[in-house]
Amino acid sequence: MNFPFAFAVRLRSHLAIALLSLAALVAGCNQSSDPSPPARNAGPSTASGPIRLGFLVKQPEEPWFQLEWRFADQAAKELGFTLVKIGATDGEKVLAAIDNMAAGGAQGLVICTPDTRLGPAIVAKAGAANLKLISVDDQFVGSDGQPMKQVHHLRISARKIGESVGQTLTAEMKKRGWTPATTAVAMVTFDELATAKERTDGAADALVAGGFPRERIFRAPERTPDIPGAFEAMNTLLTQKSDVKHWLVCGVNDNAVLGGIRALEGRGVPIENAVGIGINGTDCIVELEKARPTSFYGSMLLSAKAHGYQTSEMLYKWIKDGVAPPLDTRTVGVLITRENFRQVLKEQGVRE
Ligand code: FCA
Repeated sequence: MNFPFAFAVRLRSHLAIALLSLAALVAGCNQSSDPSPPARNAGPSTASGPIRLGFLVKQPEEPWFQLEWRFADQAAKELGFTLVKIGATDGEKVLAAIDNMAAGGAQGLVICTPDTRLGPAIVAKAGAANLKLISVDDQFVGSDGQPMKQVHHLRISARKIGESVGQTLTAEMKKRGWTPATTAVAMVTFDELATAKERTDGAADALVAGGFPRERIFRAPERTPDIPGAFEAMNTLLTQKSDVKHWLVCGVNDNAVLGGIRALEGRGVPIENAVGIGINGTDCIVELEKARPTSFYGSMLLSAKAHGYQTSEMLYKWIKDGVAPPLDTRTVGVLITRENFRQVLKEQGVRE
């Protein structure tokens, strides 16, 4: 890179970061649940003044993250702290948001980062700003490629939940009397993210343990972790495997499976020839509410309350009373289908 060009690029990225900081400031103000002026100093380990916390998520459009925010808001109201909700879809936005939070006097941050490899940069920035940190959902990865186990983290028991998906698919296949000769598994994967890989690996292992041949499990790697990304990945797979009659569909989350199901429909696969099971349980409610069933059979509902309320509460108590949370907290999932989803969502406080 020649000098003037490098300089121009640097200047441009500085300008972008400055603009992003400003945007984050505006977004932060707009979304704050209490606009009262923040205390400037976080203090060493306990705080007596007003407490201000951030909750940053990587995909603010996903219902799962909106629900985490909703439960974090509930914690803010019940425990009496100010919550700043930040949607940050790339690294620049995350780092700008942390600067902005520090300038605004925040003392702590719950974060699901858009890129887990940003872990070291986030830890350094938060440390310099005296912000306490809890990562949620997606664990930070260090410069050595290993999970950053020293950062407090709350996550799902990804492998176990994946295994439940695999077991449920096995049971549904048996119920329908399908055989491996006519059936294949389509697994929408996203191996870049450890929690995602554990889920699909768990599902595959459980299917094999249930007697399904591993060579009939086909992977559809999604380029982007959303419905269009899954749709595209599944379409590519279906082009290659046009001879399969029955499909079992699993993936990293609800959107992965929903994209897969939409691709099957697009290819004219009859609804009764496919069974899909998602993970999250929050992004498939509209699907389960449809008057006519689709091939989306159900989902492993995760505890958005634990991920939104409990993380915020842990952070709040850490700052207020100096009580550090456990380093590693894992949550469970429960199967919802068209038969029970209304009841279970009500029990879990997701729906009225
Ligand atoms: C990851 C996924 C989300 C959700 C969460 C618990 O962040 O991207 O959809 O499953 O884990």
